[in-house]
Amino acid sequence: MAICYPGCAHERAAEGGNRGHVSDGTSRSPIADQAIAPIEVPREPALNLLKRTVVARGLRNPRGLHVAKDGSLLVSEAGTGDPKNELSGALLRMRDTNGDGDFDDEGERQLLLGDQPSRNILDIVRRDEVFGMAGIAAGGGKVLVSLAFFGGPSIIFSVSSSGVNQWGSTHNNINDLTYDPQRKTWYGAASTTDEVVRLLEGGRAERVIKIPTLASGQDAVPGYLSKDPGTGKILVSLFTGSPEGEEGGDGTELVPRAGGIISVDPDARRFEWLVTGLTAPTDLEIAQDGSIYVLEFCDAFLDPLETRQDMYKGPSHGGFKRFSGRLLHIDRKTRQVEVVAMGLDAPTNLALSAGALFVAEGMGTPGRSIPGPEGPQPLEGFIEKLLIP
Ligand SMILES: [Ca+2]
Ligand SMILES: [Ca+2]
Ligand SMILES: [Ca+2]
Repeated sequence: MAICYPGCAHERAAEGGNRGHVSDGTSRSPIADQAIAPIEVPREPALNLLKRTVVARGLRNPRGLHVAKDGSLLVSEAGTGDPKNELSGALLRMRDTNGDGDFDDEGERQLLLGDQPSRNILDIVRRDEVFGMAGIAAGGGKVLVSLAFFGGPSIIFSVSSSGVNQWGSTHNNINDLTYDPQRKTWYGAASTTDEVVRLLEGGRAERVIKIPTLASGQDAVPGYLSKDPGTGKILVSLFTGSPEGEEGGDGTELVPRAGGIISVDPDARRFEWLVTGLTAPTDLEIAQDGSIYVLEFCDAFLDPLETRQDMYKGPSHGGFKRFSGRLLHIDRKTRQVEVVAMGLDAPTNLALSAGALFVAEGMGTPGRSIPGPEGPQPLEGFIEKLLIP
């Protein structure tokens, strides 16, 4: 998920306590500009479960997903987060060359970029969280991938037939990005500083909006974003942080149902709440009819970790309840919310393409023992494909 929080130790170290990273047209905090009431997710939404199948296994923190025109799947991996192997992040292209519906067979995975930094921030947040290669988005004839490397600049790579090249870099932690074809502009979610930024080729980022703290005093933590074709706005999911700050409490004080989706007007630099009542939302996608698919990472925060060794004492949730994530479908016209997948394991990224949704799952330290649906099992990164009827 590559979420890190304002005020956490590495950020203070990097910034000397100054949270503003980017040039800024308005330094005052924006307020929500609410035209209509947001859609509140009911406590028990109706189930309308989609058919799903695992299409790739054995991955190391799969994150960004992009379905190319030729049907191949571009996947970024944040890596293992193992301090003994700091360069385990990668970018892969997967092709189902034998046509059996998965990307697990010999020769079906091509390494486009390897040796990228991978970090586990367990010592700061007391949860098993791995940072590194992150969101992928396409637009304007380009495919961009971010490397959300905390404590240093994020690097944005451009992927093309001639290879993978650096496109830009910024001091922000760019967890996800999106392209706006009308404004011909790339936007990024900077989760560390609670900002949405405009990304400029060659480097630099400009603040579009800084999101104020939420009702219980938590940081908003914008994790993922997507251009909304119907309104010209940018939709941003707010994961939300702990009301006690990331170094207070034991790391499990995140508030269920405190997250949501906001709609950001990048010209007016205003936002309004579109969806409330989400628990730890991660990536979102917007369908042709304007409806929204959004992931929830988990439904509870259990078994915080004090040290890396704690991960190996036995099966442990490690901060986030395993296999408790969901995918919701939200119809903006009827305001209906449905659960279309449940029991997802710490899902982070989502890609919608031609009647299917791909979900990247299994955030955390690969190989450690976690409570699975049928008993303890090794943590594994994997990708599921869900069919939309
Ligand atoms: Ca295959
Ligand atoms: Ca196979
Ligand atoms: Ca996204």
